[in-house]
Amino acid sequence: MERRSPARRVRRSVLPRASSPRTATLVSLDAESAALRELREALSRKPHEIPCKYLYDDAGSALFEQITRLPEYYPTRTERALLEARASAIVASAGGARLTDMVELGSGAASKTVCLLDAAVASGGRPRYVAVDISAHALQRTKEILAAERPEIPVEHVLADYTRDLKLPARPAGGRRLVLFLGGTIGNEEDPSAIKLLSGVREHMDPEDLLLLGANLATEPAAIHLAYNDAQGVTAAFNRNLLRNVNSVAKSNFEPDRFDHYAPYLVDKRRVEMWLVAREQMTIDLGRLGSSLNLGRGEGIRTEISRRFTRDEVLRLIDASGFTPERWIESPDGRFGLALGVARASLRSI
Ligand code: AVJ
Repeated sequence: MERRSPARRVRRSVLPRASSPRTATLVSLDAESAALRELREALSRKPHEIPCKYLYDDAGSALFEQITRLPEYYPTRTERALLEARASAIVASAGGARLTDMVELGSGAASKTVCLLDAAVASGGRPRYVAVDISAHALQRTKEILAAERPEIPVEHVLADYTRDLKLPARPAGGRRLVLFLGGTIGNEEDPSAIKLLSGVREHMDPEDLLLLGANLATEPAAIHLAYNDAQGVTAAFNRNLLRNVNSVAKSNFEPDRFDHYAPYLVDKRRVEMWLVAREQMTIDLGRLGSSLNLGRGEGIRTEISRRFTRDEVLRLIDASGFTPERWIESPDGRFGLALGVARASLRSI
């Protein structure tokens, strides 16, 4: 997600090729059949859906990285500026030197995280960084970026779908864990699944550990609309690529070019909905999902929701998931917010 300067490109190319990442692979028959079940279930809904995690195969992760550099896509740069401006305050609230473990869900290229790691080091800590992502390619990028920029920071990788099965390496003894869930990705979930996801994260934390959650806030509809309808069509390509990923997972035969990208911001629902809409009547062989899908002309598949929150909604969400709100930080333009929450003692441990 970092702007790639020519200098960086040179620097990276002279780095020794990173050895294979330490990756806890979750590819098991169980996980695979659960994924197929989930996909089948989503496609059989009305309206048809495909879970947005299918946007992030290696090609999709690279396209998303391109999106983050588009002039129209404001969330990444807004959040980055906020993190950079407030990194030391965030780290101080998260225990400063006692912060030993920084876990990032959906690390992507991890370009926003370096300033938090720096702040932890500046406060006298020696944090480890654990990157969790669904794309091996994104994890590799994380590793390369950190190896180039902060070679002294130990990095662990977890290749995982954290919406279903979060596995984390054992935490270092003592110290505090800070879990980062940035980018506004929580907005891809409706409240019940957002709470389920965050409560699942809470299970990997001890009381006093911290969660930093980034959320998109409601702002001018026209600006939001542009962010998902860029002039270069990168978001459209990102959306269509999801069908290629589904094809490779399910051995289905979606033809991406027969779909229109449609991504309106719905003011009343305060969310973007991303759709792929059939240009003509078609029958899709769903391969390993074991059936076919008929779409009429103009019929759509919803591939993502991306919510815009209010501050109170975000704070209620983390509270409902077992975290006491500790700090709220908002960008000057009010488009993006960060909530820092402290893990409460769970009922189990009382
Ligand atoms: C990475 C999930 C936060 O919802 O804005 C970008 C993904 N979708 N353009 C978002 C996305 C379309 C993005 N998140």
